[in-house]
Amino acid sequence: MTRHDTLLQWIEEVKLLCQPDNVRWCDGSQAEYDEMCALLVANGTFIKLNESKRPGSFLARSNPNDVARVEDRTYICSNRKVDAGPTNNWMAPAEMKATLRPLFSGCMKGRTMYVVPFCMGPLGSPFSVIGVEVTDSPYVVVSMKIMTRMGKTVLDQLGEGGEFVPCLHSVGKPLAPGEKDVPWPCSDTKYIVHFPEERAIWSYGSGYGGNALLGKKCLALRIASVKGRDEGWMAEHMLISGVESPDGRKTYVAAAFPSACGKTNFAMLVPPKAYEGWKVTTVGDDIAWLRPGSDGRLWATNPEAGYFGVAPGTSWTSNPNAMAACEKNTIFTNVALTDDGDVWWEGMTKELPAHLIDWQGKDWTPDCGRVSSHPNSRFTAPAYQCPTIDPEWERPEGVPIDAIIFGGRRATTMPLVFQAFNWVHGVFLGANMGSETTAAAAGAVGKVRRDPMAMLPFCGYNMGDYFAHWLGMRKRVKDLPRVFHVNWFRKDADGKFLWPGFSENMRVLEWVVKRCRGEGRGHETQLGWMPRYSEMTWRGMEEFGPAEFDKVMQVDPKELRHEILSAEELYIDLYDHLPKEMVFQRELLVGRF
Ligand code: O2Y
Ligand code: MN
Repeated sequence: MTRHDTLLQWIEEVKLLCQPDNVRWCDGSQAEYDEMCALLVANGTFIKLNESKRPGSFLARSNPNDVARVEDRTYICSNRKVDAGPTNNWMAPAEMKATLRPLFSGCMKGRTMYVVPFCMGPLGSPFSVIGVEVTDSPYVVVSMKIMTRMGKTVLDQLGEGGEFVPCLHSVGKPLAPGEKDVPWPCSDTKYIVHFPEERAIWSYGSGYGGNALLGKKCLALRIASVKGRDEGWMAEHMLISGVESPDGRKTYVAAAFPSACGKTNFAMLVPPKAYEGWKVTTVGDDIAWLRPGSDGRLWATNPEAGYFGVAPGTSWTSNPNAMAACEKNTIFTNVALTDDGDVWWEGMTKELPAHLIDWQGKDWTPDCGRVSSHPNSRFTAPAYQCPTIDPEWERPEGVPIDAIIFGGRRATTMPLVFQAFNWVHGVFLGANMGSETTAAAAGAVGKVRRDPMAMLPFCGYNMGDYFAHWLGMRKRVKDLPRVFHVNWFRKDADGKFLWPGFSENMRVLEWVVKRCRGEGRGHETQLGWMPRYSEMTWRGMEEFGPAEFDKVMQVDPKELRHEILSAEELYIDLYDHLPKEMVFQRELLVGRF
């Protein structure tokens, strides 16, 4: 086990508070994983999938009240309200603990408390962060085994006095003596709470995804963003991929897109046929930790070891690499079960199965009027199973980043691609990011939600200070990445997409990479540097002519005026912490138009 006194003492405190029947320290072995999966099958949480179709894989169906991250129940409990800022829910730490203690008191009765040591980032990397999640959910234990480096090796690395982030989690459903458990225990009362100064996480009432796998959004983004601010690095909601040209040169890019913008597809992009000799490799699909390197560049690591990808829409056409990654050893949550013991979801195949059991365990037929899988249904798959995994994805110091790409889902206003004039302008573009909400998110569909750097739900401190931290990186990094803005989702007046997306995004990526290498041509516009039609590659896509290109690149002054005014709302909210550079950039933009 461990001789780490602080850890042992914390475990004793949690045991006293939560009163589990048993405590089990997880070693992260395959034998333990298999045993836990068998237990989940016996409990009715897991259905074992057909071994010949989906080896080593399981399906879980969550409680319909526990299907997604709960932003309105997520809190940043900094000592001062101003440090959480106006974009986060806040409560004073003492008040929050006084609220949570009665909920956690006895919450694990009738259950086993699992102690899950995990490492965010490659084991042995000086930049990795260790956490210990205490949970009463075996589903969380097996998911953490896929999503992180987990178990004894992490405790060994922690030693007797190493730093760790304590992560307390309970599904909030104690069992009375003799009470039969339900397949997906959870509570109607949910709290996802971060104590940034103490570097601690308390999560109560949900067993799902980002609410419960505390290494991901809670540690690797909310807590890590604060740690990064304090230590001079950045924790970002970004994919990382490598682009290799036929001459063998490789350029790494990091890209921030809000949830539901096809981030995993872009991270695993398959270049179109015309791009023979080009290769895109995947370092990460969701989170990037970016640090100044001793060579003056910005270096990125992926703190995760797996994908918690959205299933609907994923197919052998849209993302063959994600499909291959989840062919085996995968946990599926809230997708449909086929009659031959495999999984299916909307968009997986053109032809609909004649019969399924849907995500709520009900019979489903194509004409039943319901979707078979929840829009936020997921696959949890090991990263090493992705065919495009980058050979350097676990390199302790990470990979050097040459481009940062921001993007959102915008039917109007934003052109396909443009490059920022410089770092400060790039930070301004990221700060102004907006994206239209989809059916998977709460709120009105199609409404533009401001989501600076795609970090609105994940920044663990005041968003104005976060912009200042981004700006401050120019003093720490000599060769900063070039910054770009993309929009794959532009539509015409009839609501038809103007850009095919998916593999064809390679054409934009090529321009980005060439700009970074000092090879790509572009012209200066009021928004930034843009490619001319002739400055991009159209081999294999000749039907997309200059007229089509003009439509997808068009900047309408009326739409832009509306954009500037709508971004102003966030600026007003952040007023007292907004760096002056943001105001000046806005003035410059207005002036250029
Ligand atoms: O709803 C959840 O719990 C998962 S949300 C999620 C999962 C994987 C990657 N990104 C996200 C996100 O919301 O950005
Ligand atoms: Mn994400």
